[in-house]
Amino acid sequence: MLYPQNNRCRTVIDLSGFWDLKVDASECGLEEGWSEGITSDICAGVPASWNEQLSELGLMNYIGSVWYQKHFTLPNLWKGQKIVLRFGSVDHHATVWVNGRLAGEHQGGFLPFELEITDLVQKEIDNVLVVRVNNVLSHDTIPQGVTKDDYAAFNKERDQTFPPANFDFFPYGGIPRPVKLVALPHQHFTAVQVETGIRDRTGQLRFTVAVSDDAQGALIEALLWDDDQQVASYEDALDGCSCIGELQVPDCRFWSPDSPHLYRLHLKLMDGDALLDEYRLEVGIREITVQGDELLLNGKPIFLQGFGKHEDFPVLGKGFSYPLVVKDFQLLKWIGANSFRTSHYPYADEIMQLADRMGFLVIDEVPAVSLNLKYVTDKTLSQHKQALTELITRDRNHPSVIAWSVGNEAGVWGEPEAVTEKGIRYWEEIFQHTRELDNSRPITLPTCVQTGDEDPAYLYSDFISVNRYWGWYEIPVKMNEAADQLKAELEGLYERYQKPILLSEFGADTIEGQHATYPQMFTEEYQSLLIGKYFEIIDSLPFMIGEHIWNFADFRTAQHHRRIILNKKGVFNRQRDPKLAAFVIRDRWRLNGKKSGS
Ligand code: GCB
Repeated sequence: MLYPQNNRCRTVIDLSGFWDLKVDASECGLEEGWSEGITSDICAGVPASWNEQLSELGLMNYIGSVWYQKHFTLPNLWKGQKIVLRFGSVDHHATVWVNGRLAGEHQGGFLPFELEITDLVQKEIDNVLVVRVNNVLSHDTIPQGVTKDDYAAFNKERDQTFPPANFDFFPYGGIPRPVKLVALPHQHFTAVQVETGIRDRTGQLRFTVAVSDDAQGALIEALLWDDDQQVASYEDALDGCSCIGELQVPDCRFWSPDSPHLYRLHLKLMDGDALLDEYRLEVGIREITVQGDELLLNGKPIFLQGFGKHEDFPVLGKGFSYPLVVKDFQLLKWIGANSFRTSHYPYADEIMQLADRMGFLVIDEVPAVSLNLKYVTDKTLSQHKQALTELITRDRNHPSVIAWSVGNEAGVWGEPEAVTEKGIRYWEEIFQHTRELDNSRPITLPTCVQTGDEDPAYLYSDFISVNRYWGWYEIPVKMNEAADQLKAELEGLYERYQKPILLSEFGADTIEGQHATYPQMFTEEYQSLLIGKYFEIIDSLPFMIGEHIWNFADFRTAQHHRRIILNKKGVFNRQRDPKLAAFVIRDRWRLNGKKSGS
């Protein structure tokens, strides 16, 4: 699936705007024929989650089905073309009808899917697109859902959140990313994959393209551009429906955070002189490896400094917004960050595109957060693999993506299965599946304190990622004791597994405007102090490859006595104003991108 683009052969119409919406709390919509079209005087903004924008209509905490509808007309120019509907993501299950006929369905939020609708849009004007969106999660889905019985089984009645959620972010629903109509020529590119490498000063770019069946035997032309200069080219006839080509770039400008240089790969599908299809892809040439205790970018050690983030903003929920992405990236630059993790799910395509352009190093995470190994089924495993396949297919061409994170904190409920045979087998399969899809990037899996040093993540990860809250959930206030504990734990992990370590989460909930002259949880000083202590420990351990603070900004969670509406561990508040810690971090990270003292 190629990201939609306008060019001489392809056209895109963005369906963002007001959509009709009808809530189906009693699940009667299917039976009553809503797939033919709905009547409703409620409208919702797309892209966005339904929750905050429609809280007045009772949708803030809604879990269930909601029907969306949009009318559209196709330009005459599109006649005879192949027409595809592309959803950036739907949380979490979508069933799609066009003019009353089923176009298809998709399970799993946070990732795009497309459906061909050429035969369903025969009408000249006023086609009706209807989408049933359902945000119910279960033991079989990625992420998993949680029930009252699960809480009881773990003697955790009091931990129940509202709405129920198996993770610490709000269980929004809706269509949070753009929906696009795409017209393609019948003979077209269906996939493009690039892999890059370095030999001395020469950049190597290997590409694989696939085309539609009816384009077999056509000619492929590949041109690589550096601004307006052509630096390499390739031409060959297709062997069946695919082709592999290589381009060499002497004196290459390698991609890195300091110099995020992008070349432009222009692919053409030709029949003699006739252009059948074309596609342009920005590519950064770079190499990422783990060697010994180091993470190497283009052969040089790199230290990750940044955050775990979330897609979350007032009113939008998880809704995509161009200015919000720009604002966040400007704040990341301002504070001196060079990287972030897409905790705890893949982010919008456009975020990844801007990361390429602005030179951020991204750990790209699949939505397998807080997996409960007691409850995983064969279906969970296959959904998990499916999500990884979709993620890697979507993101493998981004130079910014330097590692895959195959989940987050499995076993956080303390179930024994997380560290015994069942857990080991589960993760072995997941890591193997990931490596088969892409062996050009390291793979990791952030762990929680509950699974101790037995977590199977340590066996399979190329670098270890640990989320730790010494000084917050464990050993609060006694900062020195907490720091000793952290140090001992990291040393123990290194000694046992001999792999470099990223501190992938640490932090403290902080209410902006709260101050104290003594260590007091929730104050701005406490957050700064705790983060500073972690920095000291990190600096004292040579095998550390990075520090990701939890979290970039405050974000909404399900309701629970532990959270005051938001998780307040943001270094910026939900509106993106800095807390005191932002200045402490900025002092360190702007020291030439190095750990202090190194
Ligand atoms: C974690 C989780 C993250 C939570 C965070 C917290 O370990 O990975 O999703 O939000 O702790 O603040 O408790």
